[in-house]
Amino acid sequence: MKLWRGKCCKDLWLFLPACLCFLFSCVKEKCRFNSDCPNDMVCKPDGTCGYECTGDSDCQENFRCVGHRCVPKGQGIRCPEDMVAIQGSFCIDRYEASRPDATATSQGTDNSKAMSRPGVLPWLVSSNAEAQSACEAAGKRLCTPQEWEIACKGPKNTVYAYGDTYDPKVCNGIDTFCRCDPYPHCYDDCGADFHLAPTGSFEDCKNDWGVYDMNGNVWEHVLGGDGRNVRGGAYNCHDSVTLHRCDYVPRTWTPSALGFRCCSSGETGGADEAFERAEDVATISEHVVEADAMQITDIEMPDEVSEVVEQGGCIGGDETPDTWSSFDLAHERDVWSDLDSRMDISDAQIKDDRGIEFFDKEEQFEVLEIIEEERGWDNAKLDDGVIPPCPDDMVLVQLQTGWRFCIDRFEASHSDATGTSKGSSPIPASRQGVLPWYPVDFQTAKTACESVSKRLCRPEEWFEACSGPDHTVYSYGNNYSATICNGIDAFCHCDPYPHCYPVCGADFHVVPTGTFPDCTNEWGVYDINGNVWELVDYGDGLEHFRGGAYNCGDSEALHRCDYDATWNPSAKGFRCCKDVN
Ligand SMILES: [Ca+2]
Ligand SMILES: [Ca+2]
Repeated sequence: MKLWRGKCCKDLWLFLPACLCFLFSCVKEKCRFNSDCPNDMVCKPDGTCGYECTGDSDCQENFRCVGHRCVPKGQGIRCPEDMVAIQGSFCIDRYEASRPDATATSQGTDNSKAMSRPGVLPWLVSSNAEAQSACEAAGKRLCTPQEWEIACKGPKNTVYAYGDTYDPKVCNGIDTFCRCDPYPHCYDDCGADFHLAPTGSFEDCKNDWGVYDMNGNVWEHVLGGDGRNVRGGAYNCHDSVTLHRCDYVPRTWTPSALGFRCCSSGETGGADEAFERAEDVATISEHVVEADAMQITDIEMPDEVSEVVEQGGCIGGDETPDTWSSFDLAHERDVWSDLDSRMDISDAQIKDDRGIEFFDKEEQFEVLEIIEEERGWDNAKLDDGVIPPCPDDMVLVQLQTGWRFCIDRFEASHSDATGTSKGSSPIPASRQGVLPWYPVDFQTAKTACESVSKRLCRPEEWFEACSGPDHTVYSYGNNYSATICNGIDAFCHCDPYPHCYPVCGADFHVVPTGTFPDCTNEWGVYDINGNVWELVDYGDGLEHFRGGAYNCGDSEALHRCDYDATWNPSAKGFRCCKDVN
């Protein structure tokens, strides 16, 4: 609405009647920043202006009321090693919160307590309460909004932790990995490989207090807040110039990438190197930066991504390539380099013996059936009298440890799906040559599997089925191929190779199940890498997705069998598992 307000004021004398209605709406318009409020007032989380305090009792522990603002008393405190002492008044985690078992490529699954560690993926939470419990379990609490903002603005009270001027490369935002020279909003012009990053990945994304990633990467919950009262912006926010500000609060919309960090009141009496006298803090004038006039809810996006734009301008879905895992990919390849690179020996034999062209689409399905017959995967054709361990539409995964289970051979589809229609039946099937069932939510997928006496696959089952008996990085081997499974690079406009999509574009699209005959392994599961993401049941109440999809920017990373996505991709499918008979 600021856009209209500015226009109104400017053109008032020329267009008085037309502007009156806007003026009325302007009056009711809520504040967004303290600079929208008069004098000593602040913009409260509900979007109204008001005094922060009229006496010390209105302020939190270790703060006092000076000129209607709560300011740190600055008596000096001691903080744990993983935290930073701020103005002698409170401690704040140096890094965004992460799970105890998080790594650079996984958020982990251990929900026991929040950690403050560098180099690991932050903990994305589904609620403010979950964040607060995780902090409490670590003997901390969520930061109050005021603590968070003070720690973000730093000793120089800047708009962003690193300064007053937005820089797309300092912190992790949508413009950070641009395909052209980075500048604010370059994403609009040329696209960017924006993605979540491990904590502390951006060396300069801090202030002199040494608190990292306050701007960008993930939004951060604050004490007493909710999904709309969060701070700092994230990796996928369209207008990072505004949304990364230390004083920006969404208020009217709920972002997707919600994390947190913890604070504590510390032990009093300690030394605090970053200590500043409270009086100095109180007299620092509020930095007034005119907000971008763009209405947050009216952001225009390029056509190709408009469908995944959330209200508020952060982008969810598969347009979020996670190129960071490429670093780990190199490492993991080293680890696995002494394993045999098992590249579908049986497929090669079939090619040699029969001279069949695998990439001839007309013959693909026929070839697939031949392969299945030769491999003896058709459970119904086992010896007479033997009860097959798995139904016909599933394959048996049998590990050396003796652990056995059945998993759908194909991605789940509606039982009435065809090669050109997804169908609508609530009954799931595991069939070849039909469009998979997507998008689907966790409960629907779970219910669908249970309706046919199966269940949603557990992560360990899904991983074993994907990585095959030789534990390869992808179902088909250790080296990424742009053409073996259905990913963003599979239908490139130039010679396919990893990441050809950014270079020359591609007609990426969902394909019927089993269209890619080599996208399998010895167990016989198809499309477990790519095509549509597959929901797995972690039992933690979150939606976890595996295997990547047809439209993931960095398929090399996201198609990996060990990649676990909890952001909300668009092509959400599933497949079912089952205990052996
Ligand atoms: Ca952050
Ligand atoms: Ca898949």
